[in-house]
Amino acid sequence: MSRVTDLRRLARPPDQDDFASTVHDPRVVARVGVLLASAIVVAFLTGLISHLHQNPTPLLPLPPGPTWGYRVTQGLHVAAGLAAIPLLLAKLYAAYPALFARPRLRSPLHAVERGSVAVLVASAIFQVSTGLLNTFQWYPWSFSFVRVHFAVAWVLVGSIAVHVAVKLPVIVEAFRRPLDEPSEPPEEGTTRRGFLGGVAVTVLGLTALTVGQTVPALSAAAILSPRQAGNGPQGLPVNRTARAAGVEATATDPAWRLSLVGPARTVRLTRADLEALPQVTVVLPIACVEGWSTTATWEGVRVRDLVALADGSVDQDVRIVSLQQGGSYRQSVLPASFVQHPDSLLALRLGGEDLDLDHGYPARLIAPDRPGVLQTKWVDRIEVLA
Ligand SMILES: Nc1nc2c(c(=O)[nH]1)N[C@H]1C(S)=C(S)[C@@H](COP(=O)(O)O)O[C@H]1N2
Ligand SMILES: [Mo]
Repeated sequence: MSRVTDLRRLARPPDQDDFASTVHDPRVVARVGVLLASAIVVAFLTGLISHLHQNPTPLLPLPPGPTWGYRVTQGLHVAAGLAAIPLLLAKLYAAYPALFARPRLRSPLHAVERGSVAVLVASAIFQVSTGLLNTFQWYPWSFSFVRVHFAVAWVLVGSIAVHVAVKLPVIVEAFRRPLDEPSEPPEEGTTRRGFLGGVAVTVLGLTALTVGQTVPALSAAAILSPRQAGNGPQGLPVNRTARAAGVEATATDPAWRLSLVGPARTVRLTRADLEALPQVTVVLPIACVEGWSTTATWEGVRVRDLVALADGSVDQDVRIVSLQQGGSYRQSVLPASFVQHPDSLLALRLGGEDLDLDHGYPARLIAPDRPGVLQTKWVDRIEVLA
């Protein structure tokens, strides 16, 4: 390139053609785009499942199983969200010269299309960054993460649908042309294949270094995950400690009684009373919304036995209320289908020992196929809902 053309370029605003490179090519943009859209769709569908667990609706009731269900869907949710980060960066890099295309506005339809891309990019950046910070339990904002992340997911998926519909002819054409087709003048820089290979290695590497937070066989490699199996008391990570929840005194008070609130009466039981009831051992995971999950052996009393003790019907949902006074996770609702499940326990023991205070001593809920946020610790009351 001559100095004269260099100077001419400096004298005017940049144009799309100034960014000529093998990588800024619809064939690359379309391929990365399909991978990115797939990751986002997986994150969206698994996110919907998580939403339905936390906001049950009679229209779409979720079954209490398989036991490992939430572990798999939420593990996928976080893995797909993490994979979306390098894919998003790669797609923005490959496509950004389009920002300098001229004329800037060609028609009202073109303006709408550009606007939808702006919404897409903004919502995608918002979703991956809030999701990523959530996995580190860092909330540097004042809005409700769960509600906003859920609402923006619809905006993102909607804008992807618009974008794919508008670009469909370009996408089809981009996949039809071979990646290595020689061009005139000959291209310089990274090859398209080299770039796509680098993106693939980055995505697979990131997945390999994080997915061990929920896949036991890969846990040794999970060096990028904030929480892993084995790094808490009794071999299980702790999400919120007893101290952070402000329950150290109440949870260790010998005067603690579990209240079973039935339709007609309330039964109060000491921990010794609970230990004298039939005990059941189950192997169930805690699967946190943040993406980590760990299987453990729990012992305790079936929730349905406790409901029966208070003369409640197992056709009713129950509410589990913690000793914890504030915070969103101080109580949860266990739908009737989960109440009936033989593996739904009020756990007293973990891994053959009394529950650690940080894992919910004197008693905590553990039920199959349920988000960690709903596995209420330091239980004070179980109420059969009318
Ligand atoms: N009362 C109460 N129970 C709670 C929580 C909480 O903050 N308060 N956190 C929940 C979350 S988010 C998870 S993932 C699990 C983690 O259980 P663990 O700390 O025993 O591993 O507990 C759940 N139970
Ligand atoms: Mo959690």
